[in-house]
Amino acid sequence: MFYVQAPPELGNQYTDDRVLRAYLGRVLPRDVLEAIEPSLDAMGALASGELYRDQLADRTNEPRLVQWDAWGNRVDLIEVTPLWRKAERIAAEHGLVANAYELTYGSYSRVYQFALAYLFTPSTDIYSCPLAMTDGAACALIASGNERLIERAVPRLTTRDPENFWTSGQWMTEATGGSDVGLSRTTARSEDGVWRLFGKKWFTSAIASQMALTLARPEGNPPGGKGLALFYVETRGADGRLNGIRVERLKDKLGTRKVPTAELTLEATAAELVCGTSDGVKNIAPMLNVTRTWNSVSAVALMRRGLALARDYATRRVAFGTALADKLLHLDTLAGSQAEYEAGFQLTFFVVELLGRGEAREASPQQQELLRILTPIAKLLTARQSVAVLSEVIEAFGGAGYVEDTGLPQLLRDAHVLPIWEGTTNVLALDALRALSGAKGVDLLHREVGFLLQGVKHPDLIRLSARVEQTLEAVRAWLASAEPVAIEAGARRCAITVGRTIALALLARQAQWSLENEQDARPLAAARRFAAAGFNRLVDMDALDARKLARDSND
Ligand code: MFK
Repeated sequence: MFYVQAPPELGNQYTDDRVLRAYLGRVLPRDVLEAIEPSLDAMGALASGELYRDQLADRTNEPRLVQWDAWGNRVDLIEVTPLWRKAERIAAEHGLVANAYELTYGSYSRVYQFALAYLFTPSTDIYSCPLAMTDGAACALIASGNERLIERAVPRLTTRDPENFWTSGQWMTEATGGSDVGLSRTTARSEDGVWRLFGKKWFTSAIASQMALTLARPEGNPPGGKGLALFYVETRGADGRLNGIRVERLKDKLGTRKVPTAELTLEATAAELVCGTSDGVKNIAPMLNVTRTWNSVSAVALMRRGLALARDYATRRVAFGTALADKLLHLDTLAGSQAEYEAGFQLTFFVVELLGRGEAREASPQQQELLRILTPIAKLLTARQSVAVLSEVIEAFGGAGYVEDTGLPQLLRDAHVLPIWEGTTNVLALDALRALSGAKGVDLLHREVGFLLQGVKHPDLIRLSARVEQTLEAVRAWLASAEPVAIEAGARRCAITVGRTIALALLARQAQWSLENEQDARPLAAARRFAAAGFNRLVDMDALDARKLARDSND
């Protein structure tokens, strides 16, 4: 008889998630946890049920750009996929952006919001992208203090009513600009009291959103990021027509194929200054920091999804006489990925906690500095982890993982955007170095680590704590003694070292808590394994060697 392999299945993605539940159990006051659990449970059921089924059924659909109507009018409409239309409604109703701004749970509101986002993300084809930008836009507008724009846009960005919900684009990247946003060429001209933008945006979330925040250089301004200004654009006028915007084409991308990324031409697009005629990069930074946090949450969410599928599949797939779940080599491989994911999870949600504390005005100046340092570090570390972990997940399915209609390859392709957008690993490593500002930042991390590890009692965790302290010492010594050229060349290794060290400290704290409160030794096992994979990347390397090796020359 023909053999048919049973596919992997998902249980309720909240109730099945030991890592999320233990974390929430440790961090949240009991009354807050009790209040939010029904909605997490409902999102967990949607993510494993209706949304997951729709996602598999929607697999071959892609967004479509309709440039012309039947009568020759240029319309530039973007039709998103059926799952995206559903995801927008569910996101609004469940308050995926709103929860952060309603502040119902004070400083825990961000933890709640991002726990929901973490459950929602893997079943909605990167709908987290528009949500991230929407959240970031609300945050940047509020930070700007522009009362008119706050009143006009923020209630729409943060509503739970799907009929009135707006999403926002973040139009930064230009062909010249890329990571170096200061090279942007879009200009802004004030005509009869209205600012008009002229230029090309090369990688945008396009006009499926109702508004966007973007950067342009007011005529006469100097070059560089300082000479750019932050602008608010509504994509369509009251008549429904595009606001001086042409959608040239959608990008043909490796992954995130449901995200309608477009090239736009701005031709006298009416725009409003958000806060002043310069310092655009600085003024959009609050948006970047929020979208980078969404990036980290998406990275851990995709890792978790891949591992949940691989774990279930291992119980169903029999080879060489037993299920994969009974083979120690298979389990050893999955355990390595699980440890990476658990460490990334702890780091990400620590950043989320700090963000929430800041927004509830409960953060000390030191905690605000920590947030500034750890936001790019969590983003770059978890993004790289997600690519590595999802590559292992694909392999854990053998040939089935390489076949499109299992839905598995999409996980790896989608993860691959995470180290690229919102700042590549290297750009963020340089940002992290600047945020650290040498020994000052390391001292702050050292104090925090002392606090995180003070309750650690298990002998293995005490040993790991000592290694954490030594590694931070090594980072401090390296920053103090290395030549500037070596510091620049080693920025990525430095950021990854700091990220892995802090993640290990956080995982150790969680492990101690789980031992004491749940009699669960799995976080301890994860901490041991994560540490065994190594965390100090600051081996002494000659920057000039890098030049020779990478260019393959003897010069
Ligand atoms: C799943 C969720 C993901 C969501 C996806 C969304 C879809 C993608 C949409 C996109 O648009 S992706 C493209 C995103 N692009 C980037 O992330 C740009 C990456 N490049 C950088 O981050 C560069 O470091 C940067 C553009 C900021 C460098 O530009 P500049 O002109 O050299 O600026 P500079 O001098 O570094 O910083 C200017 C000011 O901003 C400084 O303040 P001061 O003027 O007071 O000195 C900086 O301290 C401040 N600043 C920069 N980055 C900051 C920041 N402040 C706070 N936080 C930051 N992250």
